[in-house]
Amino acid sequence: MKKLNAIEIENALKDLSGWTLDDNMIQKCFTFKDFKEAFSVMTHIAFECEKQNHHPNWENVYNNLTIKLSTHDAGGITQKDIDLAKSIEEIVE
Ligand code: H2B
Repeated sequence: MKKLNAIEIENALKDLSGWTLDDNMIQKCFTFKDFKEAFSVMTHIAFECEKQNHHPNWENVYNNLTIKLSTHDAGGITQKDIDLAKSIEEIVE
């Protein structure tokens, strides 16, 4: 899949509130009520990732979840990352 250029990434992020480009990945930090809620959301996201065959770099510390997306195979951001970020937003909402 084709890597998005800087302008394409910037445009895509306009529809993704809170997501930023950092270190060649798009990323967002989420805060939940507690660990149980964070892990429950992570489980939902994990199933969606399997469906899309696209997987995050993520870190969970108690009720905080940081998600970073890039396409390893392409060495940058692709539409797959944008699509997964949108799905993650729908799950978190
Ligand atoms: N996830 C991400 N984030 N980037 C990839 O390039 C990627 C992936 N590739 N999940 C997939 C799996 C690939 O390794 C398998 C073999 O299809």
